[in-house]
Amino acid sequence: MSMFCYQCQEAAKGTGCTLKGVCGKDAPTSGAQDLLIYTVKGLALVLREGERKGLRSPEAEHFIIKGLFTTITNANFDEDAILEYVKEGLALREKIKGEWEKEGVSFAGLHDAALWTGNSKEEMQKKAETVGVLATKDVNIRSLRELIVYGLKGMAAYAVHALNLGKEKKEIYSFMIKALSATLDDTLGTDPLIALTLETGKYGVEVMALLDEANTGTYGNPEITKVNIGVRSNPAILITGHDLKDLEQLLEQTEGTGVDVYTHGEMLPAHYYPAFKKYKHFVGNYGNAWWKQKEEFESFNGPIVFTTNCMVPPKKEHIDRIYTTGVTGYPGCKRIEEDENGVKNFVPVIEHAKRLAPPQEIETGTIVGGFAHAQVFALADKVVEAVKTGAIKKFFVMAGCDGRMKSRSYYTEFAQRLPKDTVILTAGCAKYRYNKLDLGDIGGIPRVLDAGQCNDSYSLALTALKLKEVFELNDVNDLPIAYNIAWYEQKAVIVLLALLYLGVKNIKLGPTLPAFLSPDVAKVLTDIFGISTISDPEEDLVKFMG
Ligand code: SF4
Ligand code: SF3
Repeated sequence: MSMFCYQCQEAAKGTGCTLKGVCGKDAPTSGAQDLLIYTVKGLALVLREGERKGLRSPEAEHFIIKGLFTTITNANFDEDAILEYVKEGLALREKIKGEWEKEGVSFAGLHDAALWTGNSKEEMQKKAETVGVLATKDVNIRSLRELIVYGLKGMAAYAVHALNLGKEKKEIYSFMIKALSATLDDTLGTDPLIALTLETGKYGVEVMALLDEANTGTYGNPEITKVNIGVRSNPAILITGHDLKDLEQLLEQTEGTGVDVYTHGEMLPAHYYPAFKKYKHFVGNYGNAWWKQKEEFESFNGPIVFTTNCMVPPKKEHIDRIYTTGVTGYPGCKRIEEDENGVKNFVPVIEHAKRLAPPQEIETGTIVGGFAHAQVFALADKVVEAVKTGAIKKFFVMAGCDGRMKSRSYYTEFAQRLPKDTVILTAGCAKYRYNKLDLGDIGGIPRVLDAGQCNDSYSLALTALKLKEVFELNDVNDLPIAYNIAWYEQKAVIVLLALLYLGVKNIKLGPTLPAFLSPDVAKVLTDIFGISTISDPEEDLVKFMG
């Protein structure tokens, strides 16, 4: 076995990728990611010792969240870049140890993760072979440790986006440090790890609230918006991923250049923010979810900017017009780095766009979204009235991810089969399975309410809590809301843990349950929370409608 990874929904054979990732990640890159996680955990151990004496290192906290985010599925395929990041982490760890030892902190007896060193690529590759997922022998402990780490990866992604907009919270970092340290503690059995898993959900809610505050505080509250899915005749740049700050800088720098900007995949909801509506050259959304990149990049013609996951290893002939920034990376693609003032220079991309043909039209028309919490609250009277009169019988939360597995056509079929008096609440790229179907509206309320990115799943939780308050219910599970969530990568893990923390029960998770849940851990989730996976759309619908 040259690698082992089972962190996403596409894990080979539903158990794990062992030769090469289904996502395209090769064994050396997988090893480098394992080593980065190990480095991050070692740094966490050091920070935990400092915390006991009231010492903190914001630099190391930022390293940790960026390190975790870098290893999320489909973000970074560049082994050398990841190993460089490991080296930076080791240097930072030793610097902090040196400084804090002078303050009386002792690092004696710490786990190897906080002590090991490795300078050459060969040394690091060798070390990587010993620190991966399978280093934990007990399958249940391994399952819980990984469940926590994947939740933390999702948490880190949200924390990085919030940090990019100047928002952070010490309590979230402290929890991450505690949880990462715990995954190296061989004295912890399944019970404390289950408790820690649930606590991870608590901080999941916190980090999502923080990101929501950062996004809405900076760009305003998303509002109902019709997004154009056709094209104009100017040369153009396609921007994808989730980072709104990158988009903002790109829009500022492209203004007046004659180059248009389109969103792809998870950047679509940027159109819902008031702050971006002033840009006349911010034309619309091109294409669909991440896994359609190869064909859609072909017809787009212009350069593409990746701000975050999800990246599909590009065709050779597209590498030249792909630019990566932030935690993303792919060998051969050009990098856009941030300067010391947080500014990214997109001029090379703009100049590149001018030399290329405008996008080829692949569809026309508009799609509607922008139903984040403030917009839904503004419509609350109408929604509540529709529920009271029976015009809306049930809401279906169908948030989450999309992916290339054929079995995901379930979600299109499920949406089509839903009775006309039901409404879909969505967020994340799962929406592309049904957001272009004509599902109509209920008294002016569209039957698909898109809150935004997976990063905006918090909005859906707030909507549920608001309805609970309006209908004066004690239990969120008494609401006419069913949860049929599609997952793919680790941000979905933190969203799931956050929903469990909020007390939501009977979630259907599909198209398959995570490979990293051992049968025993899966049973705990089923017994306590009623989690199950999907079967047939019609059969599931009957069960949901009860
Ligand atoms: Fe396999 Fe998913 Fe890991 Fe990629 S991220 S190697 S597809 S389990
Ligand atoms: Fe999509 Fe990767 Fe999960 Fe953001 S972008 S939801 S899969």
